[in-house]
Amino acid sequence: EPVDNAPAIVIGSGYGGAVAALRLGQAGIRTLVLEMGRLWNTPGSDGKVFCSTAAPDQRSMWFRTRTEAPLSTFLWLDVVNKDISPYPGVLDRVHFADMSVYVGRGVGGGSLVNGGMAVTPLPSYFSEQFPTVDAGEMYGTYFPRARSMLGVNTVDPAWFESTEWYRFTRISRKHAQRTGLRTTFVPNVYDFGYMQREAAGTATRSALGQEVIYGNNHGKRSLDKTYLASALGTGNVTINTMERVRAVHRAADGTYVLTADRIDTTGTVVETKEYGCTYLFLAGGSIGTTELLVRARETGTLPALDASVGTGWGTNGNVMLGRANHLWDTVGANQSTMPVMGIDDWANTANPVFAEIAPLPTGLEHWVSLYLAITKNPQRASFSYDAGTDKVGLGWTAAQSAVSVAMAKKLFDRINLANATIYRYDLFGSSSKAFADDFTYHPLGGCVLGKATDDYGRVKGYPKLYVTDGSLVPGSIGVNPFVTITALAERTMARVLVEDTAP
Ligand code: FAE
Repeated sequence: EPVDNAPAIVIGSGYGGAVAALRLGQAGIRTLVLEMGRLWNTPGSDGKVFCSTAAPDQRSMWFRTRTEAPLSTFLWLDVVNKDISPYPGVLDRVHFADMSVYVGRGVGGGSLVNGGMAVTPLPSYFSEQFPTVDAGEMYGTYFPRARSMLGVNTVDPAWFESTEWYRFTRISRKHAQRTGLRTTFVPNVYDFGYMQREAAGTATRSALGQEVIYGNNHGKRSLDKTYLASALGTGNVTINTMERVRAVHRAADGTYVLTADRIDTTGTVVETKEYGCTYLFLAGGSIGTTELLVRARETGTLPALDASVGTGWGTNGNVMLGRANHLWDTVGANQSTMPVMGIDDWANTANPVFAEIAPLPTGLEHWVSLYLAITKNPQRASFSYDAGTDKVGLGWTAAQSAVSVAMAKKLFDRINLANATIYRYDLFGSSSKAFADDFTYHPLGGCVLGKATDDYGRVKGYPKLYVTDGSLVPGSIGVNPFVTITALAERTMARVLVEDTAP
């Protein structure tokens, strides 16, 4: 017997979960959101909710004894990562055999830790990835709706050209232009008005205070301030935190029954709860949702799930790399953590790459130009369930990452040649590693739209079960993904609330 019932339950409070919660609440449907992370609204002993990247403490990472930052070394020195005590911190790095995946933990999911880059994909590539989705409707209705709800804004170009905080971006732009490459401004959900006040010294520094991957204390319009605040405002939505859903099955009457472990700040399970609901929305992110469904199919709790559940996963072609600049090309000791520009070579059909010009704020001049390249890597991987360990593994291989590296290298070899520069080999741990290809910020796929689900995210074989998160995107979208995830969730909710919830 379920101990708690709600008409609708949403698992996870990232982009897909936040959209589902708001639209359900507005439709008058009582909705419970279950989130395994904590609510980030209470200051620690230093008066801050989040810790900075420069001085990480227990709040930084999800149950770790040492931080695992993407850039692990500097001049090959182990100066970046710090010992911490285990705690439900805001950033997790989920390890699989040859790939690890960074994800946000807490009310707001990835929006708490990401760089805020709010990019709408090229219509042509969107249609290539989603041939059955009406692109006119997406670009006419759902992308604009997502951008406006997320609070997307753009940096003032005049301020950008003059501020020391974006010198690092202007240097990279110069080097791209010298190579004959196109750069493009990228919108963001960080409040650029607030950032200019930080620069002027009239607001507490956040983006200009080295805050980003372990959370921003100010300025960022994360989901807890946008969609989720509005969802709670409907009066129909409740969010339970520190509750991790570990199993789902369907009862004889067609309702869904969930098992959730409630943990305390030491990670100890203090209660195991059962919930029942009529409508179930899966929004645990590409990894979270796919893991739940693969386990459900393989353990027989949702045996009719399609064979494509657990397939079609990709890294969005992510590769991180640094270039070493000439001594006269200083990037500046002061760098904003919010990226505002990309090198756009996606139209180069021989080697499509979109590379975000990334900050590396250390408070010291270091002459590094850092990039997160998004390459059009066609490789995809599948998840598998191991009954012995009850673990879900991911079959992505190092050879598949090498495809992304080769594409990034082709582009940045051109940039290095045109500027007589070289790569930095000291940033990623081992002695001669120029390309970080063993992690991704952009896990996509696993329950692909139109394959594991119908064209609107309804899970095949299970009425009133939906996927609304990044697992719908087939492994690649060519740009930073959260605007696409949000817009697709808006499209699903618009359809489901009209067609599936009539009394
Ligand atoms: P996500 O936001 O991951 O939310 C899933 C939520 O579900 C999380 O809060 C989980 O804790 C929770 N959850 C998972 N499993 C369970 C369970 N079993 N029970 C209860 N709760 C669960 O999913 N994207 C951009 O577009 N622009 C950027 O600038 C950008 N920068 C990034 C920087 C970093 C460091 C990282 C890690 C990501 C970045 N991304 C960026 C990616 C973006 O944050 C990501 O695509 C979205 O957050 C994915 O949204 P979902 O709704 O799929």
